[in-house]
Amino acid sequence: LNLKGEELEEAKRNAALHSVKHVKDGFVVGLGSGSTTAYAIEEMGRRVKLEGLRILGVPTSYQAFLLAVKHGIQITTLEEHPSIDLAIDGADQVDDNLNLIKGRGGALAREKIVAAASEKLIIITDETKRVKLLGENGHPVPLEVLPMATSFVMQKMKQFSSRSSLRESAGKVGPVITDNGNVIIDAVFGRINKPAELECRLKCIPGVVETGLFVDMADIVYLGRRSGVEELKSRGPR
Ligand code: A5P
Repeated sequence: LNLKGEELEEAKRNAALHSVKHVKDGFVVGLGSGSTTAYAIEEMGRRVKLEGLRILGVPTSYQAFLLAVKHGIQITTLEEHPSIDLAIDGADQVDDNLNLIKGRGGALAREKIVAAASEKLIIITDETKRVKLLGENGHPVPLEVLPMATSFVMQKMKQFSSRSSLRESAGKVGPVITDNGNVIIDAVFGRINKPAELECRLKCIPGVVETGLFVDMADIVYLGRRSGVEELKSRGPR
């Protein structure tokens, strides 16, 4: 699978447009982060304008917040709406059980909270993100970590992970600082046979705020292709 350039964008857009069909009038919608969800937010904005769709969006990042404002989607907060009807979000890897690695964009903590608060989670990606086992191809699991715990968690990771690194910013010198004021450690675990177990072990380390492993959370995954979309459905209630 070697989707690139405009073909890749078309695949992402296809998945995004499919997901927005699930958005109904009166919904509170979790707005995910990343380049694929950006297409979904744009499409929701289009429906707000053209169909008079009334929705409230709960953004998972500053990026999602700005996009929602740009496309005319009314914003709310989790404080005001702790129950969300539907969350739409992207992913970096998806396995056959609809478990995910997320967080390339550093928004994993808010994304997971919004996903957990949602009645339904729809994941939109292109078909290149599908894997047999999470962690394949040396893909890291991002950990959001309290800054003062950075060295401690890095040291702990030596027991768990073959390679871990503090994520560096591309747009400034120094580490990436998340929307929550934390840092990101990208930790490689190889092929992950038991993601739920790994998730628990990582979350037990003091200073780890959240991990990019999303186990048993997604209800539907739309894998976008150049033309069309493949739907993967969860086999049981979460
Ligand atoms: C943000 O932190 C991520 O979880 C994104 O949702 C994920 O990285 C997918 O991003 P793209 O849609 O840009 O591939």
